[in-house]
Amino acid sequence: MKFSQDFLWGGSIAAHQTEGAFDQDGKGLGIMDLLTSGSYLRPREITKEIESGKRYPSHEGIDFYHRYKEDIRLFADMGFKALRISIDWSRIFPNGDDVQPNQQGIQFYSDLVDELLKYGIEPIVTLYHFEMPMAIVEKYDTWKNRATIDLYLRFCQVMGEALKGRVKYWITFNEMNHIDPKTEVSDIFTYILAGLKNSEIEEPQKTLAVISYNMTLASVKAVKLLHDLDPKNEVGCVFGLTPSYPKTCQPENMLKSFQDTLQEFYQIDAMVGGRFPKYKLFEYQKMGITLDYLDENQPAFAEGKIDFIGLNYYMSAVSTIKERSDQEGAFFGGELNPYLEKSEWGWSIDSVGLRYLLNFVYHKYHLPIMICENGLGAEDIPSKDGTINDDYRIDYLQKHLSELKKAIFEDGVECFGYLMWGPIDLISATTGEMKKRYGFIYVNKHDDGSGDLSRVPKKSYYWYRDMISTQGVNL
Ligand code: BGP
Repeated sequence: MKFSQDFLWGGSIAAHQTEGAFDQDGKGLGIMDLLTSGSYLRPREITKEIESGKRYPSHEGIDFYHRYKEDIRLFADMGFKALRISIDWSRIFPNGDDVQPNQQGIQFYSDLVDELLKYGIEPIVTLYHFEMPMAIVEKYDTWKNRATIDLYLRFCQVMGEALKGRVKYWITFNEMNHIDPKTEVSDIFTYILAGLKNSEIEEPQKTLAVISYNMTLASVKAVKLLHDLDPKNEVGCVFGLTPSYPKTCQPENMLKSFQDTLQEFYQIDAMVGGRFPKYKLFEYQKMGITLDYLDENQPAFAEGKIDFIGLNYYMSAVSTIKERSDQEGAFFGGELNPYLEKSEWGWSIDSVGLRYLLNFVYHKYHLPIMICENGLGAEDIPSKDGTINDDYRIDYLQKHLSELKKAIFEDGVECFGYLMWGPIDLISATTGEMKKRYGFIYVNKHDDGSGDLSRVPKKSYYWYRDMISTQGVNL
């Protein structure tokens, strides 16, 4: 069994984790520029301003801003059919509400897209991958304020026009589902999505409900805008989903795990179903939260339905009906699954979970799915001769892709692309480290600032290249 010729094999990166050049060519400060580097055990610190002269690893990234041609050439040689990039909002509107967009920022992304097209690589463009201009947090109170929706739509309009006819696949947001008033949200997630520390927010439940609602509304409005701009545009939104398994077959535990899983879906329900779901409003009501302008906004949901669902999948979780435990490695809470191994960063490794999730999402929504992120973060150590033999990554990908194949060919799931996360080593979003590497391509850069940024294909580079050229026949 082979994947179809037009299956979008490729990878996925984000601007703030690769570009560097954080203060060049008119770019303003974005949320992610203010996060220091942390580690598995020490979260990134959330700062208010950069100490003068200080540089964090993310400020240089992997210097993709200056080296993208070399990197795209390496992707092309691997046979990539698609690359997911993000546009850093703070490069286009450095002050959030500038009268004119920054032409140098637009030019950079225009050149980047042309470079991809030169090799026949389909650009998949994310418009919000944690890159809000800091000025919007400060002046407009981030997504708490409806005015931010209009600023975001203006940014979408500018980029939609600039890349019209060259970009077909658009993604409005990356992983907005990590903000929700019902679940425990860590400081890092509210920060990267909205520039706020959860522990410092007044009335956190209400605020998170408003932020989540406004982001969902911004997304559906952006879908309509991009459809109106060019009917050929295909617009989706990306969700980071972690299926929950019940710890026992006790019925209450089953119910809890079902509820934990469904909890992640209300924004997708809104974007596919054409209305903000009643059950979520009911839940808010029970929490004493009422949202404004619901009726006025209703038509926007009906007019802005997504064309495809983007899925980021890294791990599964275990639901229990006991108190949540904070066991090491249970990244999203819950307990460790004794049937699964975990990565060096404590994330469970569950290839069957990918098939489960694909089935769950497809049979719930009947919309095509693009896998927008999946991969293994590991500390790759080059051997003496300089080669990087990342057999563990090959093993991870082989197993996940073979489950993807089963989902498509045995279960009838419609999935049209697989974009491996971090095809070239980049800065980790949650820890800010370089040490946590995902790539097919090694980047010689280290957390202490050493390294000449040279690129070296790892063993997995050749494995993925062969897998693409044989259309996954050996998976
Ligand atoms: C996703 C983000 C990515 C990426 C990935 C891996 O949630 O969309 O930006 O970073 O997680 O996470 P990390 O970089 O922390 O290993």
